[in-house]
Amino acid sequence: MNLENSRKLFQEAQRYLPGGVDSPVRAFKAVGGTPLFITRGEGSRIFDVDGNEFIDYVCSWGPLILGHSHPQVVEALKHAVEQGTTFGAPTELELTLARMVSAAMPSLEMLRFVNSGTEATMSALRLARAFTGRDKVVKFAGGYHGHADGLLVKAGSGLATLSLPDSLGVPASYARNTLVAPYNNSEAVAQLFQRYPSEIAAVIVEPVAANMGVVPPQPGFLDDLRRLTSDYGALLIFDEVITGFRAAYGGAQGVFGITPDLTCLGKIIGGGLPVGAYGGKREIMEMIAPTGPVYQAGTLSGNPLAMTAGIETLKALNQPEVYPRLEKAAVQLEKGIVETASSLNLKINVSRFASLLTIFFTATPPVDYESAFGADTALFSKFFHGLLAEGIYWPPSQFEAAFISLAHTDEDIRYTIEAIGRVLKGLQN
Ligand code: KE4
Repeated sequence: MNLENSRKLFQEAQRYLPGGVDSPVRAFKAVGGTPLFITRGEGSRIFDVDGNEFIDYVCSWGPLILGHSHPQVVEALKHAVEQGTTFGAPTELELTLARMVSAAMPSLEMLRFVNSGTEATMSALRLARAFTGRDKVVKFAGGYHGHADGLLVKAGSGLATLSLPDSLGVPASYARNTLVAPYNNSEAVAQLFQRYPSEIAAVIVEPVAANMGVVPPQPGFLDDLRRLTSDYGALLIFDEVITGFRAAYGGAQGVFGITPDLTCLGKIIGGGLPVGAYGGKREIMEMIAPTGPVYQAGTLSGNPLAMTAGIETLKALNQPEVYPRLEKAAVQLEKGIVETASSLNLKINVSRFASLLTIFFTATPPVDYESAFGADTALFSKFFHGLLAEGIYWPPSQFEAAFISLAHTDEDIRYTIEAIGRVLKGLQN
């Protein structure tokens, strides 16, 4: 595959941008090789600067559930941008999207739009601390909630990818207030509450973990967290930046029937433009300035372009046939991979939740960060590059999810299964 222009651009990009990228996981550090510089996306496809075409299973790490440059979104954005890009003043668009989000997830009686998932979780934790008057928070090893200081402790996603369990630069005083438990281990959380019965402000959890690879919650885990937080006067925060409008139109909270106190959103609600949101019970959210003493602000929060893309995306998702279609494609892909792999003596496990999927190079399906971290990342790297040569752009990390969109056709899925079969066969030789 010709990568000449990507190589040239990557060489120069490393002069100006740390690692040549604006987000670490894009740098292919975990899998090696030259990251592809992309020129455009269309439906399920992306195209790089050397004219290579790929079926895209990264989908910009989740936002593009409709696929790239969806006509309805593009048309609406073209019209919106002609009206102006940002006003720094209220617009009806923010109200429209807020109404749609709240209708989809009634636990968000009120919400605030921000510009990234990181801002959403950072603000939600500040709010939880203010509401409870407590300082400690509980997160899960391998859980990734963006790069706010206190959350970069035993985090997943790029930190897991780069084997950086914690980040430098986080003051010890912040890390001390972040307690970590293994995912799917509610007993460990109970012990933290017994040890700090009146000091924990919140438990923040990905209701379906997707930053250590996809690790679904075991039966009862989320119910236990709901019970423990209620019993001890702490808030339960669902980080649905990935699962929101992905797991279902009502998010993972709709699937599991659990009402968190606060929810963080991002990705899909911006339809591919920068956005995040946090929301929950009115009595909690009214503590946010200007109605309350918890400050949070943002120049481009709720900007007309992100709101427009989000509105159009949610409109397209709020149709009865959408999630069954995504589920069918995902089940077909999972089934095809499992069948192919079963005929080979390779230790791989497919972990799927809705249209999120990870192929783990492990002997048993991971249930937490420790078991996921035992995956054979060297074999995964060979798998990744094998797929790239087959024209498939898989997430460049064992500890990320592959995303299926409405733009992935039956033919895309069929071809992907065949290509994965060829690559896995090549790996066992
Ligand atoms: P952003 O700040 O990247 O918009 O969102 C942070 C975030 C919060 N919560 C969850 C559950 C997330 O998965 C994320 C970000 N996801 C990663 C991919 N796993 C973004 C990709 C990247 O870091 O480049």
